[in-house]
Amino acid sequence: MVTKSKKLDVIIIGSGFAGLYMLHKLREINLNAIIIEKGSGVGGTWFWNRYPGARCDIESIEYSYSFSDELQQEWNWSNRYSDQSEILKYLNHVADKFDLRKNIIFNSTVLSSTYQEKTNEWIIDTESDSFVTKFCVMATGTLSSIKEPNFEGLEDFQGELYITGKWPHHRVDFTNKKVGIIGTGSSAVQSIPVIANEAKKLSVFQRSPNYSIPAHNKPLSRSEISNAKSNYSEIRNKAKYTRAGIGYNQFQERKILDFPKDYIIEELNKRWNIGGQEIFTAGFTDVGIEPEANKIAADFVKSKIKEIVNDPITADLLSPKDSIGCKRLCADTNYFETFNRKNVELIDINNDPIKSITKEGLVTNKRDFDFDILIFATGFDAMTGALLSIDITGKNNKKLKDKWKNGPRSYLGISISDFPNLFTVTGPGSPSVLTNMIVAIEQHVEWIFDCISFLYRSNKNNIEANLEFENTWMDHIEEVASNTLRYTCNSWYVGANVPGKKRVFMPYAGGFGKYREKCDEVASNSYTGFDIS
Ligand code: N01
Repeated sequence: MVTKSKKLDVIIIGSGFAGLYMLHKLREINLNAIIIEKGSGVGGTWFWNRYPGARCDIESIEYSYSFSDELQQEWNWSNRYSDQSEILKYLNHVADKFDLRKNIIFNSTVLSSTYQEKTNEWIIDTESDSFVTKFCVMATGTLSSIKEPNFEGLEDFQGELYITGKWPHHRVDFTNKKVGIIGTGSSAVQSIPVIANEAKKLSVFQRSPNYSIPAHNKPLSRSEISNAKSNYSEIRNKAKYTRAGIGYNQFQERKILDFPKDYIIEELNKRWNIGGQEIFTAGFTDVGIEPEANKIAADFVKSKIKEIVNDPITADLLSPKDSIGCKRLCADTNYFETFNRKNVELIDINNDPIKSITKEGLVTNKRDFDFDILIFATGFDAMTGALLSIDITGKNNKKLKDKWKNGPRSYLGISISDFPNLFTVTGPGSPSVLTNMIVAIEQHVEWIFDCISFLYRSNKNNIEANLEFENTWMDHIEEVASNTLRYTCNSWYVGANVPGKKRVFMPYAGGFGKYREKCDEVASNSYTGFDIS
């Protein structure tokens, strides 16, 4: 049981990968720190996203903490890509091993966080409690605030209704059921093949098709595990300075346009057969930048879709029109193959829009559908949603929601001017979602830990991003992003999936290695760009 001491040194919000490590790390300097967690257990995204087929799209060996060699030596990952239940088990193991639960308050939603100028403290209010803390660490996740479905007639539906990002803890039985699923992003790409195996009929409502690379998931052999364990330090060190925070893949610094067509196709085929979105994208550096280079990779994947999907009309509907990698690439197990099943149909809602949800199912302009189960795989209010769901008030009564009304603004994605002593782990403005999240989280947690330690060591009470440096960083983010093709399409990276959200490219696209060097440089120069008092 957490003793509800109301005056703390640090309050961390969220007990996913970021919050758990932050709490553990702060114990090194004996600070009085707690986590406040909305859920009834640890795990963050892996606690909530329990939909069928939920699996990581970064390899298990990479998608794990590096901070404890004992942990990485004792833990055995079963598969190349871990499923949700295994990652959640791992995080529970971490919570137990490091005795973290005693400082976590579960089932408690933070409603507001208010800075008190007189005392230089934050007041954190939940539904039932109020806490005072010197530092506030937002470990609230990047894809943790779901986009609540907003369809006409939703409340009329009388069947079972589920949202992938808020899946129930009990098993959902699809046997002999007619199922509808709206959305074809990563969550749907993973769940559709699993649901189709069980359901009597599955109707997939697609607004935009997505590129996906086969994951070729498989059990890890003993020798693969022991090889990783013997080489962890090398893998981790490499990951720290790569573009995407991944040390184990086949990353190559070369351009597709420098090679003859035959070689490119052979290479793309090789990577398609190895599988995994990160391996496919790591082949050539210009695919994300040059339209001509991108078209070669995009056409290759479209040719694979045509090969796999028997019906040419369905294959065409499943072939994306955007550039590849512009939206986050998916990794799948039998996604395109599933559309060859007799019990699966694809409905193009551009051609036949959904009019409303009904008592029995839904109606489009042209058809009526009856469902026992309706699933929304409609995504998240990415990067800013979870932070803005808390009423955060900084200096001079400034609200974060007002400061961010034209898009998030932050220095290094870690600190926000006018919000002293408040840190965001993998916040907008940092590489976060463009990298292996665990490597990004560890880097932020260690940076925040060093910063807080520095403040205590030097008897300083207050740190705040300087507005000028924040503005320069924001200009830099924009400049770097605008040179990439990711800038061009309507993805959640730019907030285009949320009606009314200001279009701003939110993550830092300059590469994780460069970003880490920048953060290290800032810290080693006594925190350049921060006002400290
Ligand atoms: O969400 P999405 P997601 N009417 O936003 C459609 C991570 N993740 O939950 O593209 C009809 O990608 C929407 O259509 P469109 C991963 O980073 C990781 O699948 O906007 N359709 C789209 O098809 C991923 O990128 C893993 O035209 C509507 C879909 O719903 C991110 O989470 C696994 C609609 C939403 O796709 C988000 O993935 C799963 C509407 N009103 C997720 N609104 C891992 O493997 C939305 N759509 C770690």
